[in-house]
Amino acid sequence: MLKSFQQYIDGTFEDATTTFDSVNPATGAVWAKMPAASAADVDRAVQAAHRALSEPAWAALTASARGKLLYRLADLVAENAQQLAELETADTGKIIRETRSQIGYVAEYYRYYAGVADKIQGAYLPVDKPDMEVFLRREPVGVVAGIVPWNSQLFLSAVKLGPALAAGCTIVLKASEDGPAPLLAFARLVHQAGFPAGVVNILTGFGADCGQALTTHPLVSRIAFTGGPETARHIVRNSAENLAATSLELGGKSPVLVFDDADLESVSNAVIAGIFAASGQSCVAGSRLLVQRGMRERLLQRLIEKARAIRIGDPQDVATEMGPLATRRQRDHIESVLKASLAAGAVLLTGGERAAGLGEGYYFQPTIVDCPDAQVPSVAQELFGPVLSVMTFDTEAQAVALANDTRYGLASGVFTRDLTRAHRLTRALRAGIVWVNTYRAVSPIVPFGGYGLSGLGREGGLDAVLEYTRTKSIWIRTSDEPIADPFVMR
Ligand code: TXE
Repeated sequence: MLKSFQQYIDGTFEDATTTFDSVNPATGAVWAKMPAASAADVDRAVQAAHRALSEPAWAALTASARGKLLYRLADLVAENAQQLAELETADTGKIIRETRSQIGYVAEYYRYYAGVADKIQGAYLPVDKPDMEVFLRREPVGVVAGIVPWNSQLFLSAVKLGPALAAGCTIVLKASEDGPAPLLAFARLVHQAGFPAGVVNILTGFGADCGQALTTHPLVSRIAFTGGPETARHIVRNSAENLAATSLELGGKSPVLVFDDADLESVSNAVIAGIFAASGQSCVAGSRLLVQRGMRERLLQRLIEKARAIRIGDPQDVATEMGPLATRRQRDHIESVLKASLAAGAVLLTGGERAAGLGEGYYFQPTIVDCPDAQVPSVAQELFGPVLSVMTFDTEAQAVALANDTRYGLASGVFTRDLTRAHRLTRALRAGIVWVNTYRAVSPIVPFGGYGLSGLGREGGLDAVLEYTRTKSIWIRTSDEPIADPFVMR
């Protein structure tokens, strides 16, 4: 019996007119029916969000009361983390070890923004006119369109919903058509937390109709998007129609720089975590390993051993370390880029094949390729899969040049025990995140976002909430004297 999910519009759970099949990537079999939101559904959701924006049930709430709703939501996410994790694992193939712990941490994002809600402050300005008082109010920007991809849908929506709701906005959130189950189930928690009808609307559907309708809707004031650069360009073009402010988080081709003096065991674990966790389907995946010549052979040998020892299999099994890729399309893409890379001179060190003996699931072996130059496709393109491209350098300057030779710039890692070199590199690397002697650490307190093709704007941290506000300047004249010359600007 297939499971079925509903969309959440204006405080009501409903079926959509049409549905589509969702495939369990671990088996290749359809396991659930998902509601495909139409342009008309999107319009109803945006209208509801727009109405809710000015209705007293939301608009008259104090900031502290908004924060309390977010605290309640955080508690519900934590209490339901196991169930949400099982759904995410079933729908995306991401291993239960990771989904369980990540969703537990998603609750912390809501807690963080719950605490921020009543700390969004305006200002009093010492204006240069003696008979005027001027202050600034920070008001919610309006209806937000949130669009997320299939990897980590709960996490990627928390960094949009949290600040948007703290700021008093309303939101229509579009789950990806790949793996939407956890986000549609999360809608039940939003409802249970007691957010007024229309404040949060959650639906899913395809880019061409549902996504298009959402990003071109005239009542949307802000678009918060995570996904691929091609879609991002399209969305930015769409946003020109309404002049909706847009933030974009678009993945990367992040370098991990390893110097001869680094600790071998610690580096090899970090490199493995950077590329093979989540089967490499992570925007911050450390997919380019840049290793100094003196460390190269020792590190590669260790990485190959570790890659071959990774337990691949059923993502619902807590012992599994690497599950399948999320979609067949994703596996086809990885295979074709890998083939082109080998044809361009890359040398396969381990992996390179579909993992055997696992039925029809979209499993792919952890793969390491040695690359002679940056023209190799796996060095230049984001694969979003378990493929590590290795390049070798001799000097620090070469390492920086290789690291920055990319149109992306999301994350980077530096492994060295030389403190001054570490500091130099934190300045030299063109990326929104530099991890030194660690990799893949995140926190609600720390901004997250990239340079170049990795995107625009930052999610996470205090400033993110300001992106969901706009200021209103208020002038109050304190003099009872008649206004002087009306033809002169005051
Ligand atoms: O993303 P898409 P896809 C990269 C990664 C991956 C590639 C494509 O390299 O292989 O992007 O992935 C919605 N108007 N990243 O195809 O298509 C779509 O329905 C409005 C990096 O999954 O960008 C989904 O909800 N919306 C990344 C969302 O956009 C549209 C994570 C993302 O889909 C739309 C994912 C349209 N016209 C992929 N077309 C990261 N930053 O982590 C599609 N969408």
